[in-house]
Amino acid sequence: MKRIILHIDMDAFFAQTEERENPHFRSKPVVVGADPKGGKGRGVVSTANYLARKYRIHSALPISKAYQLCPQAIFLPPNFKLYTKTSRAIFEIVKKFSTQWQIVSLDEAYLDISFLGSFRKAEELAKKLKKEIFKKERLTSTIGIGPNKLIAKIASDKAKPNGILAIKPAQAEKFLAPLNVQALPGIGPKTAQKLKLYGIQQIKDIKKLSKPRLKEIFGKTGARVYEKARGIDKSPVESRRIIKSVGKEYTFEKDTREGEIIFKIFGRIIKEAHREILAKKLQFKTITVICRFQGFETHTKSKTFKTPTNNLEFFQKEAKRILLKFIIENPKPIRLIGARLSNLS
Ligand code: TTP
Ligand code: MG
Repeated sequence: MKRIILHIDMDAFFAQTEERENPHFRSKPVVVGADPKGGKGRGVVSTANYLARKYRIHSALPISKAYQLCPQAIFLPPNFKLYTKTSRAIFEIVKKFSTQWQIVSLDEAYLDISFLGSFRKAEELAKKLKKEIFKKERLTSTIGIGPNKLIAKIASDKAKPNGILAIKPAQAEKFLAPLNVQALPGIGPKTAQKLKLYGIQQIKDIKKLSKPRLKEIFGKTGARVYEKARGIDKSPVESRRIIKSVGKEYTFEKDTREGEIIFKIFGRIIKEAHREILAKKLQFKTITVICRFQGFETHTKSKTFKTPTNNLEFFQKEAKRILLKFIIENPKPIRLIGARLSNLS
């Protein structure tokens, strides 16, 4: 049977949820993220509504930059409790549309809807799903449909916001060809920069490179890039949770050794990862701490408990102990910190 895969992603999720709670935000640029502190704030933008995006504000932009671009925007701290609750309500709706679903993040999921048998029916389902989410949760979403997860995901990226885009198998390669290489999941700005040196900017240019050549450039993932550029993706929609780990990391705007800042951010990372564990009703046995120093020297260390737990204090205490040890043992400024929970059940 030919596969039909649907990808749904909420529009400007955190910001839109805030707008729903405070309708007078709706006509204004809204930025969710770190405190801008009148332009002196550190930290980054989590997301911005589409009005704020007109000012070139986007996720991961330093908050001070966002403030520069649009000081009159409404700046809000993230309210993860609200987003987690909303996310759960959305996925309850999404899951009704197929028994084969995979939740990817707080605002993103795949459905295998091959059973429908046609793209026309898939588009009808997409309309219904969007409508029901809007009726019950008052939030807009975007849906991409394709012969596999890769195409469905890229289609939803292209249809944003509040759109539906279906790409049939025969159109897939043509659809990808003119897109920038960064449209492919796994190719970020750095890789794109590198590819540009080889004269490769569009996805169709990647197809000029042989598999061995791609392996030289990308290492192990070269073979996958070869397939992706041709619209091939065999990965299944993994029903139920086969989440292997939950983790968060943070890159400092400037490398730092300021303990207070480092541990404050680390505390936040831990809480976020822990919240995700609770939201997904998981328990963990292993805690991993990542610490990258100036010059990219990266240390990771794990600790595994005998029994699964979801205890925040355990996590906090062990993670902070490991991080402290890294900092004491290495005098260099720190570039990135992260914490990961695995061995999940
Ligand atoms: P995305 O789906 O990537 O972004 P979005 O929903 O805000 O906007 P759109 O999908 O319409 O382009 O991420 C979902 C949420 O995850 C987002 O609302 C906030 C959070 N997030 C961060 O906190 N930091 C980030 O760097 C990104 C990309 C997202
Ligand atoms: Mg989204």
